[in-house]
Order: sequence, then structure tokens, then C-alpha cells
Amino acid sequence: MPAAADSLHNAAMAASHILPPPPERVWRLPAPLPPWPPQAVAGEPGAQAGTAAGAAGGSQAGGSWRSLPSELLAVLQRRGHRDAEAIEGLLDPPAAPAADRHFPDLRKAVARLVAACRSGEAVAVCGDYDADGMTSTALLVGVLGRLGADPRAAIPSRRDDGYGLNAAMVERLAAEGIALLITVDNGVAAREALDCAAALGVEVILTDHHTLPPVLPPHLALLHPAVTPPGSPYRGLAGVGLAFVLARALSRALRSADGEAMARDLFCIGTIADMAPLQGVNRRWLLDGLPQLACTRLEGLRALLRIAGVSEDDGVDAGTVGFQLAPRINAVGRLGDPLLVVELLTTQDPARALELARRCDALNRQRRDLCDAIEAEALALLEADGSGRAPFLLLAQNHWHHGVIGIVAARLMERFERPVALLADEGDGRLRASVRAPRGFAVDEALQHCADLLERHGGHPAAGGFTVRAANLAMLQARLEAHAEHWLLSSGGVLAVEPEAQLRLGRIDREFWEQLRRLEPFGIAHPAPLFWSGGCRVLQQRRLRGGHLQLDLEQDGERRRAIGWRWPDSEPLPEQVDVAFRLRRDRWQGEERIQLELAAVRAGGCGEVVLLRSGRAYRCRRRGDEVVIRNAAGEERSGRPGDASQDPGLRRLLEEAALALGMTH
Ligand SMILES: [Mn+2]
Repeated sequence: MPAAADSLHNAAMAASHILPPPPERVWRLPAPLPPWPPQAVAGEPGAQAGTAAGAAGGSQAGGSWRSLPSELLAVLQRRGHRDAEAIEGLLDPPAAPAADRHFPDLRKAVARLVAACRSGEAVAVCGDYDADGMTSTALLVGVLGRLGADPRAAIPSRRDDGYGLNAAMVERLAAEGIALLITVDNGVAAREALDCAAALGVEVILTDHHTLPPVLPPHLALLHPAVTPPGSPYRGLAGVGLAFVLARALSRALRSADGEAMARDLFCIGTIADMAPLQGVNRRWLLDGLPQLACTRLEGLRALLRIAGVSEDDGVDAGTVGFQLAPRINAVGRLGDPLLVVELLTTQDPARALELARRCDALNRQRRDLCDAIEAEALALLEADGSGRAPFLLLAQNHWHHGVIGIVAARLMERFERPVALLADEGDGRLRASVRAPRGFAVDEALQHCADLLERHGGHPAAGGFTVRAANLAMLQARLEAHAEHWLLSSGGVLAVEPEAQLRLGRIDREFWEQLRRLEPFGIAHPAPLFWSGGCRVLQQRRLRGGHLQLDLEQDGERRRAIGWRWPDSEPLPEQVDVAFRLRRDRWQGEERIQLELAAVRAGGCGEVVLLRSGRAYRCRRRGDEVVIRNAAGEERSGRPGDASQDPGLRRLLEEAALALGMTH
């Protein structure tokens, strides 16, 4: 129905002109840094040995922190990596400690699975329909199959069953003769289903990373981050990470390098797709596993990479997984049958793999069209009732698809910087919602606050979901708006731009890019650094198709190109701007360039900054390598930032002014 789709797009275009622009963003520059390297550490006798050991352990040339540019050291210092040892630990994390010392039940689980593999026993692997659940199911099905067992994947239906294992599934599996069941990415909350398993004599290995309930369901073995010792590097594992721990131990027990390689490839995909924190063993294993992905032996991954247009020369990094592979896998769980992904990621037949990868790709295109259509409808609704300024955006349409409303809620949340709930019909006079909120607004708390109006609810601070009776909807909306209004008033409600270090445009080159790449992979808990640069001249500004903004910027005679994705419509930019940005590599017609990816732009470059201290305003400007500070009475003081002979108050002011004026990182 192209006509309908067109009219929706027109509605979106109209809406984007009439809806108020997002609020002006406040910039919060970081605090000035203590001198680097920290005097105390550099002067200590142990520091030398530590650095030398780090350098010796470093795998590549220039493998120590010393070759990192000062801007990157500033970022790491501000993220809490305060000394050479901590930075070496990030660049080249220690190997994962022995897993059986962190998971008390691991040996028991492996022993049971070794027996199953040796006897060709049928084993059920019960996963879930999100990316983590599907990849962990594929991981164990693939490895168990290659090691001699007879694995069967069992995943509940998003539409009919809801999340997690249920008793009907267990009964069906037991009737098929299954006596051993492994849960992945779910299970600790499946009390009823696992009581049923116990009654039927089915043994259960639980692997899960969801919050442990006070009473655990019956089980043979439990692998869960919460059972590891405090501070364990295994604490950040997603469901797929726990499946990997189990599969790796099993592969080693049975001396199968093939099983371990397959498990490692799927660990990388699932961990990034599930947005697990990229710390601890997650970081170590991704550093080991990502470089291998481009030449994976898994036919399904090869087919997906081919469909996504990624060649072996491109290499596969966290971005490729997050933006190319994960959406194609996720789309199946949202719109189709998750067993398609399990077959894709376990098949050894290249032709079948290509066929299944094409189906994933088609579902992903369908997913994108659905999201665009729902977004356009949502914008039209907001425009029609003038609620674009409401503190909490709640929108409901019966025909919206449950599987994708979360994605659209996230887009609207970014656009309006407000909490957003999108609801779709669930039948029986009920609606089901996906909620997304900006940093600072706690979704789980807000839903708890409305619990008396909800049938079901759950989530964490950034995202959640609930089911509500249509009859309660108006009351719920009023309650959530009041709650969000209180948050807006108390927090200012504006998301601040918080760059982590100053980076002059002239510093952006291939060498800097290569050094930046040493901090990869970037993702949750370790994002790509946000830089800023002050006083850039806008040589050209262009609107690209799709609502993107392209800028040609100049600073100190150096020119760089910047791109702002889905940039809000606004007045043309002034001639001088400050930009906050991340770096990205752009490949176009065989040429490679390092570009700025804009996060925020503000008018800037007047050569003067105003600092407010205890209600007083100080105007600061640069003079050579000194800063000149003028108070309200017109009195001036000047000095060099970092000069230890200044009095502490003035020294602090000088350092902050130097940072804001772009004289330091
Ligand atoms: Mn998960």
C-alpha cells in the first residue's frame, strides 16, 4: 500500500515542521585533569616495574599506554583509569580466570553433558526470542550437535507464550523423551515450568543472567553471574556469555577446537547484540574473538556477512556486529520465528544458510518499514493533539506491532528527550507497552509508582514494559505525566552534552584513528569517546536526503568534514561553532576518510568564555599561553594554567578557563 505509506511520510514531514524543536542542550565540560602521568605514581619505585611488565605483556608494537595521544589519555583518566596499570589492563585485559573457580556448579554441568554427548542423548535447549536468547540457543545447539549429543531447540512464541519457559513446553519435551534440559537467557523465574520438569523426572541445567528470585526452581546445576565471587570479571556476562562458559568447558573436556571456535563466534554476536557491558571477560573475549569473525567457519554468519555487504577485507568490528548483523538477527525474533535464527546459526549447508540469511534480511527490511510507518503515525498523533510538549509521551494504536514499538519509542525519546511509552493492542481489552526514557528518569520506578493501575510491569531505569487495561489508560497517562513533570522540574529535564576531552581538528588523522582503535571495542559501559572542539568555522552546511546535516569545518587552517545523523531542522548555523563529536571512518568510492559524527553544535568561538562561581561572573580570554580573567568590577588577573605558584582559587579558575578556551584537553 504505497499510497498510504506516502501519506504517512507526508504527515511526518509536516509534523517535523510544526512540532517544537528539542530544547536547547546545556554543555557541561569536564573538570580539568591533574597532571599526567600522576606524579605520585611516576615517582614510585614500583611504577617503573609495572609499566615495563605491561609493555612486555603488550601484544603489538607500541603496545603500551605511552604511545596513546594525550587526548585519549585524558578520556581514560576521566573514566577512572587513573594509572598506567589500569590503562594497560584496558588495552590488554588479563586472561579470564579458571571458570570452575567462579561457577561452583560448572563441573557438575559439564560432567552431565559429557555423558549426554558420549551416548548421543537428546537434550533440550530452551532459549528466548531476543538476540541474546536466540544466539545462546544456537550456541549450545551447535556445540552439542558437533560433540555428539542430539540437541533440540525450544523457544516460546512472543505472541502466544510470552517470555520464558512454560509448563506446556516442558510437558511436550518430556513426552518426546527428553530427560535433560538446559535453559539459556531465562529459567531462574520459570518456577512453575521447572517444578513440572522435576515432577516428570527431567534434569535441568539453569543458565541465566536475570535477577535471582528468593526461591530458586529445582535444578541440577546453576550458572549465573550472581553466584560468582564479588568483583568477578564474569559478572557482566549476558545469557550468551553463560552459554559460552558452559560450551567452552564442555569443548575442552571433549578436546574439540571446532566446538570452541563456533561458541566464541556466537558469543561475540550475542554479547554485542544484547548490549552487555564490554568489561571484564566480555572485553577480553571480544578482543580475542572479533578479529576471527571475518573468517568464521559458521555458514550462517558467512551468509549474513555476505548479505550485509561486508567483505573479508573490511574486517568485522563491534560496529559491524551491532549495526549490520544484530538487526538482521533481532528482526526475526521481533516479526518471525526465532527457530529460523537457530537454524541459520547452526546449519553446515552453505546453500541453506544463504536462503535463511535472505529471509532474515527480508524480515529486517519489513521491520524497518514498520518502524518508519509507526514513527510517522506517532508524530502525526503528537501534532494533532498538540501533546509534543507533554512531559511524558504516551501513545496508543491498536494495530501497532508489539515486536517493534520499543525501537520507535527509543527514536521518539531521542527526538523529544522525554520518556516515551508506545502501546499496542493485546486483546481482551488490554494494551501492552514498551517504555524508553532519557538518562535520569527511572522507568522501573515510574511503573512501580503506577503499579495499582497496571496488570503487569517490569524493566530497569532506561527501559521497561507493562500491560494495562484500556479502561485505566487515561488515569495512567495523567499519573505518568505528573511523575515526569516532577522529574523535569527537579532536574531541569535537559540532557547535557558532556564531552570527555578537547580534540583540535588538526589532530584528527590516520595515526590518531589507529590509536583510538586500540580502545575498541566500544559499546555499553565503554562507549566511543565524545570529543569537543571550540571555535570551528563553518565553511559549508548542507542538508542531505534523510534529514542528515553535513558540515565542512575549519580550525587552525585544517579542514574536516562532519555529519549529523537525522539532525533536527533548525536555522542555519552561525559562522563560528563549537562541536561535540565522535570519530568515524567513512569509506566512499574506495577512499577512506576520518569524519566527525556530530552529537551537538552550539554557537561559539567568540574568544571569550564566562565562568560562574558563587554567583559571580568571570570573563576569561586567551593571551598567548596565558589566560586573562576579568571580574564584574573590571579588575583583571592573568596567569598560566597549571602554574603551581598561584593561589588555589585562581589556579582552579585558570585551569577551567584554559579548558573551556580549548587550550588544554
Ligand atoms: Mn539476555
